[in-house]
Amino acid sequence: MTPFRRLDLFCRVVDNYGDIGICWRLAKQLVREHGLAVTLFVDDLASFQRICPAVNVAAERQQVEGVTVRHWRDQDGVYTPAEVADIVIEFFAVDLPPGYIDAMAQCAPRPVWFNLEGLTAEEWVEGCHRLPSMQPRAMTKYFFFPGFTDKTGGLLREAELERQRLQFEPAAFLSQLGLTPAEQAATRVSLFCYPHAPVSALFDVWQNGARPLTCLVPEGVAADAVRAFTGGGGGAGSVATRGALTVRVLPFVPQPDYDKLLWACDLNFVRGEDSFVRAQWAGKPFIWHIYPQDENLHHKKLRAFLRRYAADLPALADFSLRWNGAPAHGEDDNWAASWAAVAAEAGAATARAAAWQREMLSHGDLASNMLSFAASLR
Ligand code: TRH
Repeated sequence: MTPFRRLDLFCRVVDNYGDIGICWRLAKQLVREHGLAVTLFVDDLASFQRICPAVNVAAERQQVEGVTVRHWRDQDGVYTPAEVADIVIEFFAVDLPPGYIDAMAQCAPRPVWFNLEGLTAEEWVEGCHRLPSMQPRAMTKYFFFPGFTDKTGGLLREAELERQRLQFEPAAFLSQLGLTPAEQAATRVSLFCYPHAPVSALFDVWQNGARPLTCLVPEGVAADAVRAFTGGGGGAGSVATRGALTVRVLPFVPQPDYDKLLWACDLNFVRGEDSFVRAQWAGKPFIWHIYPQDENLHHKKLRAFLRRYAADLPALADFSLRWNGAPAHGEDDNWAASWAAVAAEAGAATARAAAWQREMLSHGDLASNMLSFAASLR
């Protein structure tokens, strides 16, 4: 049982859905599993509403699934010490409102202050996880890093997730999404990636493949390639079959349904941070499209992850590097050979996904790890 009662979480949506996706997941879990009163300050309610349709974009303050959600409009505002929570989390080093920091400094005891950082498999994270950083007015902020080893904060995972996954029946869910029996019987692949992914090249390979393959793409993802393939507007419900490949456009679904989509597929293409982690909990092989960074820093991060995850999956590692524009052996566009190798490795990749999931489970979950560390500071 945690000694804390209240927690404030500050989230800025830099772009897309990962920032709010992660904060929303964490906020809900802290309420449900740890009984905390959580306030989520978020600057972009429209992005939030896409993953959680219950959000009212016009409300300054609202209750959503037990979490108090506040529209974080600006850095102004005066806060009293009584308004400050016992634990304060800034996500991805966002700047807290100066008035809030002022109020924190007046609290006794001081709140436990975290900077929750982004996920990377690089080794330096272990040395920085939990490091204190001195702040003005004798306050201390602690770095907290998610990660893949027991010397990091672990990964976000709800206690019920695995039970829900094991009880899940894909057929009804897939029918609800509009898949025909033939589309369901084919190899099923979900596709979530950034616009620069070489999707058309992959569609060509799948179209000419020997086995039927159904590719499920959320609306707006890989829009150009999807429009070119389907010959239509690419809106939800668009579907086309050419050769062995059927591409079906899905609506952008609420966050819990996105998990089900991952569970229902044989292979998942995921991106960013949150869908990347959810694919790992799905226990299925996946291909990661990493969020691009300046000077190809993301290639370093991708390689660090592949060293941990895919040391014994050379085809998956090679395909992942190509998918991210970082081929191991120089540029070539032999997607057919690369895909054939991935397909031939499917058995080993499925076994690896399950083993990796077990290994990650053994590190506990990020929310619990964070609360234990916070308790140790009091
Ligand atoms: O959307 P992302 O690319 O998000 C991020 C942001 O770009 C962020 O700035 C960056 O820091 C981070 O990547 C690395 O990818 P991500 O992280 O996978 O988040 C997507 C979220 O959207 C995730 O919570 C799942 C959710 N989602 C749905 O709820 N429904 C859907 O249909 C789909 C496709 C996704």
